[in-house]
Amino acid sequence: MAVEKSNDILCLFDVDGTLTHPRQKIEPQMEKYLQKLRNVVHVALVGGSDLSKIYEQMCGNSGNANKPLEELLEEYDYVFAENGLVSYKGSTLLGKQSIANFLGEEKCQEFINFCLDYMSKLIIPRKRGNFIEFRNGMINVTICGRSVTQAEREEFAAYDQQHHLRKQFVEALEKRFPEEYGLAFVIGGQISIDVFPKGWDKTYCLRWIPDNFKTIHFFGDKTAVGGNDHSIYVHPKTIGHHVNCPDETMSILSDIFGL
Ligand code: M1P
Repeated sequence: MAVEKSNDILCLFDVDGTLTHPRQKIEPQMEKYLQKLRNVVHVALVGGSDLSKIYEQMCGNSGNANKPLEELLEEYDYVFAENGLVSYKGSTLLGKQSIANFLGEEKCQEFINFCLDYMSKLIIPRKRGNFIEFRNGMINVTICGRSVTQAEREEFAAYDQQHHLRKQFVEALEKRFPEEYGLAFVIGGQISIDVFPKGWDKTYCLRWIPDNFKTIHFFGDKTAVGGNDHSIYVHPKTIGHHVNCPDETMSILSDIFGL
């Protein structure tokens, strides 16, 4: 018997660690599951990463891995990249925020120069390239360089767990760029720090979700204080679900929706 689709329930998913393993492609089983879920509720993604990374990860490895971006966007009701600072309803762009406009050129350079200077003094097991990724709504800073290989990424993540380099970097940033700069510094993924204006965290995406959604289930892995899923996980508009990996996401979904 066909189950009727519920128009007032939205399932909103973080990407890394929730639908995929960190920075990995979605598994075919999860890809299929999400489309099955979309037959019964509305489905949306909210990632800290920019749209190109979300696209790369969510296209997966299965049959149509090179599908056009529009096709991927149409597979979800909403896709919120960079916390919703770049937002789509299907393949229609809803809005794009600009950290460059927020800060102005002088403060942008002050910030970038401080980061490069700070990172230049650190000796770590391996450094590569692309230390600052300037996105639309946020700046992503990576001590080892974003162009590390997967093995080098894992190595830095383990080193950081032991030596707390990112935590110390965040403390230095908070000291150098106090309240009046209006910036938040968040340890989002495995190797980097996300920097954005206060309030442009994952709750930013909620402004695009219409009131007809009476229930918004949010699923994320970085839900603890300081994690980039925390603000939306505890937000009064959402029912937060903490997960440790994609398998756990699927298991909670089958408990709730019986799929
Ligand atoms: O999990 C979301 C994060 O994914 C990446 O983090 P990292 O490369 O450090 O694992 C980044 O895209 C980051 O902006 C994002 O929040």
